[in-house]
Amino acid sequence: MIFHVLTIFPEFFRGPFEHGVVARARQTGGVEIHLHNLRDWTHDRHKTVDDRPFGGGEGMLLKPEPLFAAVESIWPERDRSRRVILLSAQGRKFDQAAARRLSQAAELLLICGRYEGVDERVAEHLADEELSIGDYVLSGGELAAAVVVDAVARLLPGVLGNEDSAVFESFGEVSGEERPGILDCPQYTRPAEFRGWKVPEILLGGNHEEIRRWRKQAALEKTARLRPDLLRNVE
Ligand code: 9D3
Repeated sequence: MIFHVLTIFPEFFRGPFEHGVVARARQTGGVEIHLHNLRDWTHDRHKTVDDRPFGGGEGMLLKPEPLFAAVESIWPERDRSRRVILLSAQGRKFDQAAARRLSQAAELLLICGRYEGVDERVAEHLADEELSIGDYVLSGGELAAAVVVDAVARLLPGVLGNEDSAVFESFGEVSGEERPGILDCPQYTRPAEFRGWKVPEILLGGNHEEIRRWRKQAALEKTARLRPDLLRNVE
């Protein structure tokens, strides 16, 4: 899969895209990430990408011309396999189901919003969809784009060591037959006692049926406590 990221801060992505699963996906997993500086599609001396909102109001908006010029030069032809995503605070919520859907595309182009927002004609006539990563205020779409690339890249065949592991990992959606859409069970590693806090006795023994039951129960309890909203999906 090819990811394009359109941003006024291409340097922002050196960290997130040069470590971990995404870095490995670029090296050997058939993933390409192309960073594009929006200012490359401006023509004035100051490389202006923003302007004031019609009707008044605080702050500045990304203006449409450089965004349209950039997308149309990156992709002179578009079809259903190439999806333009606008990251903005007004977007539909990005979740694991959206990650799975986007992972079916051949190429994604992520537009990072900035300032107070983006001229609405970009959402209406340039982007295929407008996504937010959650209900909190960020300073722009760059962190959100890094989140989307990470979540989508790890679903691609050949990216994770185990081809199947992404399928069985569940987060809030029912995926595959194996796991309901609840949180992972609590997990422990050595030492068996740390500062007086003991690992549950059952996990230290070899009774795998008991362990399985304990994990299921502990996962349900933790989900009820931290994410009761997820239990609507479970009998
Ligand atoms: C007057 C209210 N505005 C600022 C307090 C709204 C606003 C404008 C621009 C809020 C955030 C932003 C910049 N954010 C993004 O571009 C963004 C974002 C986000 O803020 N939260 C979650 N996902 C995303 S994706 C892009």
